[in-house]
Amino acid sequence: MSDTDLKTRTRTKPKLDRPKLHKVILVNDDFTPREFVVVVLRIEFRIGEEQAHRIMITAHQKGVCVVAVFTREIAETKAKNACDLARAHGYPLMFTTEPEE
Ligand code: TYC
Repeated sequence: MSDTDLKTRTRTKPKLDRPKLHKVILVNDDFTPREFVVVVLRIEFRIGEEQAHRIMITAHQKGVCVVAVFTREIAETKAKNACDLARAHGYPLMFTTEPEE
């Protein structure tokens, strides 16, 4: 088989085995302390202090901010764990998920 054949096969491979990615979205509220949002982002999403602060501020100012993208199951698990952690501390902090376009 020539190089050209290989390239063609790669390019025309169906997308079936590539799972759709899902966004985890941080939602603003009026009650959760800013510092707590940053802690949740750091713990559950392993995001560094500066980036976590930027994401928190974006959600605070715009209402929502995309935290990261994962396969559906991982996105849903992380969003749920982050919500559960907030609930365990008495805060209404929300993370949602939605498929990428
Ligand atoms: N708006 C909150 C406050 O002023 C902080 C906050 C930021 C809460 C982002 C949620 O997703 C959020 N204490």
